Amino acid sequence: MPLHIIRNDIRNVECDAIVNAANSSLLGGGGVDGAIHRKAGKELLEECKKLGGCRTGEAKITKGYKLPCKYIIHTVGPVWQGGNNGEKALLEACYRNSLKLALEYGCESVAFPLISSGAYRYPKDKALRVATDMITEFLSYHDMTVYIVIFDKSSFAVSEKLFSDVRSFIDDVYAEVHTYSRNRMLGSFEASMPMAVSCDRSICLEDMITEIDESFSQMLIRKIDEKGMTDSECYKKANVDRKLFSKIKNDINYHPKKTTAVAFAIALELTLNEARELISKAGYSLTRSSKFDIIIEYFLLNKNYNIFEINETLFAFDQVMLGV
Ligand code: AR6
Repeated sequence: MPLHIIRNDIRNVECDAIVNAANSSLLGGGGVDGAIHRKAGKELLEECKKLGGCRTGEAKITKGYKLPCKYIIHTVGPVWQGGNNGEKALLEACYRNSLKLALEYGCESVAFPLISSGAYRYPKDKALRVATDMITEFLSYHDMTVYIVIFDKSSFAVSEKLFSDVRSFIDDVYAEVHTYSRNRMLGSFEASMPMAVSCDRSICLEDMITEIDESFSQMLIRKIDEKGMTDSECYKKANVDRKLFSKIKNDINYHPKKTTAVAFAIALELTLNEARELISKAGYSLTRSSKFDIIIEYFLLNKNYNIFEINETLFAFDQVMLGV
């Protein structure tokens, strides 16, 4: 069910179908298209010749031949012409039509390259946004594991503003921690004040005492209830697989990975302190000496609970992503 962003050569991804960013002739080309044809072998071209081409935004399917996938879905992305020529709608159609075909052919897992973001020059951050939005929408109705495969990390970036905001936040926090520890060594009284961590008072002492024996699983289920969410709303928003959620729900002592615990804190739209409390139930903390933790703190403080945007940012900073 979840969406994964991974870095790889799409030809090596083992799943039911991989998607090819083709051109309308379907007879091969450069980029990922050329790479797929080279590895799949000549028989792929023979089958493609029989398909009669493909219009922009549409998709056609062939066998996978020498690749480790059963099928290759060929779709034709739009050429970027500045953004005012229907490029977005056409790119959305590529994802919609490819996923529809995958469903018709009973695929349980599909891998996409960032369509149009190479030779067709669609800006990578915008192309990634379209990909995550369309796949997320699809996954809210269908059970499938979908991968976005990023090939060329150096040319990949989340929106520049978000990237630079997170970058400055990390720098500020590192500087703050550094100054704090240096001043403490010098014995400065002011500096021995705690760091300026934003603090909310939404958790009262009484609640904390009654909740002291609650396990991660129990707290999660209680919070889902309190937020008026359904289980599936919560695990989908956390980018967590239904099976994993069931395991957590059915075993009150389940010990999730930190990335899973944090994903639920995001899905539940917790404040920073509430999030700290939930993940502490799984034995973890959010500190200011880890880049991963600081990025999570940034998003919690900014009340940005879009897990895919968080994952894009974590990916851009070479950190592990949330969910499964
Ligand atoms: N695995 C995953 N992603 C890849 C790989 C790979 N092996 N190789 C490249 N990419 P492009 P387009 C990424 O140019 O923009 C072809 O000639 C690449 O970094 O392959 O849709 C077709 O025949 C980029 O982010 O496709 C068409 O004429 C993304 O795949 C035209 O290019 C898409 O880049 C299609 O252009």
